[in-house]
Amino acid sequence: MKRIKRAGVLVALVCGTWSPGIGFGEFVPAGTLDQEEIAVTVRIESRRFIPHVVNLRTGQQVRLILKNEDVELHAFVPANLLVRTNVQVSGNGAPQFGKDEFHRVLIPSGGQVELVFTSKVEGSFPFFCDLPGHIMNGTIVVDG
Ligand SMILES: [Cu+2]
Repeated sequence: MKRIKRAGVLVALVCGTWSPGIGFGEFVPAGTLDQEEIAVTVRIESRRFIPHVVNLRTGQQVRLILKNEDVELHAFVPANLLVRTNVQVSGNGAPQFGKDEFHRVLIPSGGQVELVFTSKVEGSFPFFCDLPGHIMNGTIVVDG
């Protein structure tokens, strides 16, 4: 039983197949298709996240759309928000996963990444770009 559960988690985290030049295919696990989903767009322009505050609700499935409108590469690094949370990644970014969770996604100039997840915990969660010299941050506020 334990092996089966673990396999399910891994499948949810792998999120599509990387193909150079094509990016990630969208991975939609069965059982989430009929959930109500909201879309939130955050643009990156002049080394700023716009808006820099995003309000979400616990239990709400969210499609977070990140658009890099700058001429340089940026990263989206959500601190603590997506710990032990299934995240579906699509678009032409390069996501990176830690042992148990989504770590960050690199978004090329002109690129777009979509993250689909459901926040379970209330709180204020900072996000930032961790590329050298980039002082870019924002906050995702999750209310119950
Ligand atoms: Cu940046």
